[in-house]
Amino acid sequence: MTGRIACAALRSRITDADTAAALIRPGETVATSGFTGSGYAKMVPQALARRIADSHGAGHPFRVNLWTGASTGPELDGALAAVDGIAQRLPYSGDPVAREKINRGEIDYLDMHLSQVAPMAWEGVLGPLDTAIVEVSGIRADGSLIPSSSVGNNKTWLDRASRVILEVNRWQDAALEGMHDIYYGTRLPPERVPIPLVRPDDRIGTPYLACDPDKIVAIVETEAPDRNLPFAAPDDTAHAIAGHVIEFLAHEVSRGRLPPALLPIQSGVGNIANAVLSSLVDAPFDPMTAYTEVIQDGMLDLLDAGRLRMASATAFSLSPQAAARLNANMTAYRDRMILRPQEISNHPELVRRLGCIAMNGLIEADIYGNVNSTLVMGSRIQNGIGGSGDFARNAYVSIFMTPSTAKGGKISAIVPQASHVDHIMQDVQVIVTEQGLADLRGLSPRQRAKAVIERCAHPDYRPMLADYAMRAEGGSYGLHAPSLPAKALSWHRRYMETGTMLPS
Ligand code: 0RQ
Repeated sequence: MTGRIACAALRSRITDADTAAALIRPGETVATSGFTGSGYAKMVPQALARRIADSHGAGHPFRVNLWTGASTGPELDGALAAVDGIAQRLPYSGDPVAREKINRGEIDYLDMHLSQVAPMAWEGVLGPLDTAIVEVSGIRADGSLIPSSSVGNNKTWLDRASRVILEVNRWQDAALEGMHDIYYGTRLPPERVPIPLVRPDDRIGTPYLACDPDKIVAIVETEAPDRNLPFAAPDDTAHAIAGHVIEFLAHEVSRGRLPPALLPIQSGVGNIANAVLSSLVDAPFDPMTAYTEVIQDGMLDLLDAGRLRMASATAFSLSPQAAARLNANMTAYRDRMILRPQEISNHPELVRRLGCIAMNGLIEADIYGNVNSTLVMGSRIQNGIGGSGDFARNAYVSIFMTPSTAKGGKISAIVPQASHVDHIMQDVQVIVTEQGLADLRGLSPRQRAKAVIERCAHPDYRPMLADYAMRAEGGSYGLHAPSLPAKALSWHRRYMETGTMLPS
């Protein structure tokens, strides 16, 4: 199996996952590779979970702080959460077991903007980093590392950690070599300088990760696949949302506000975002570019169809079928894809300079267009803010998309007041549901409310929202963004008490 490890000096560090995991001590901070189910460490975390379970069985507490790029897979988040092995978690998690533990108050979760993790780690405010466990697809003769299917925060983890464990994964296609662009020019203020990227296809770094060989304490060889969850086939709701988005973008082109090839697109995670991408295959735009966080199935479709000229991201987020397609044609795709550290893929400076078209999902929006992306009923974490804030605030056009209802119609995605706000109304320019699209640019809060209620709300909830807005106009403390504090969250209260936001 050592064919992927060309550095003779490092071969002596090859060991098994249990031996590597034994180097990690209780209470440590462990940072791993991994971003939306790709490129995450797989074997050592499972060995660590076994060790933690044994330790707990013997009555000894054993938990670690876990830092990653974003969400990972069941072999990492899932395995460590299941054995109560995680004390603190950052910056994003989508794992169902971890979600339950976070919502039971058993894991301290720091839900962070993804672009801010690396700089904050460098500032030192997150505390020391003991061990990094990083998956790579190979080690070159000079000791430099060939990244795998995500970059995430790996550069920072390798630089900051006291000890490094590498997983060299042969499942990752060897032809990934050359796809990455690792920029080593970031600095903390006052030494920070402009990032020299002006087009999404610019390469500003090197294809390889660097690591001090003296820090590498173990190398584990693996052949384990990425998580790669399937996407649901787009339903009527997803098709309707995609139709509204494409009509809007075409309208912007016809008015001269967007170029015929659009501006670099960013697309969030989830089935709706993927459906919008798939629909762009038939859209009337010149070949587009993407400057985004993850490359999902829909982007691969666009590349295959020649509708997307190139895509820049920090990770893949593919179904098993799409991952197989990618791996079978990696050499052909490699010239049209770039994977970068997440501090660059999501950098506000670059998102603003490139003028990205941001398209993200939401949990709920209120009538003024404040968006909640994270907390169901204001308190239960779903996933986290991820990169949505990095892109939404700095985008050329910031679009949020959602079905107009959740939980079989028992919850309205458009509410009088958001139970938590991740994206303030100034960062939300367009809201789209299957009912329609509200272009909120240039509108005052009261004008926004009218547009959101008329265009986006589900008919079951529209009259109730109109009634709330009318009463608020009559009884609010101020009339800039009328609100009735005693009623504003009554829909959420009703849901928690009766199981539906609809009155009985
Ligand atoms: O839960 O599966 O238990 O039924 O939320 O909802 O409709 O499948 O939509 O997959 O697009 O996710 C905001 C969560 C939407 C996602 C969110 C429940 C719903 C379901 C998922 P179930 P859908 P999506 C860059 C962008 C933040 C990160 C981000 C997200 C589950 O888009 O995490 O944008 N965004 N990153 O039932 C109660 C509501 C609800 C609700 C949905 N109003 N009340 N439950 N749900 N609306 C990429 C990265 O950062 C990596």
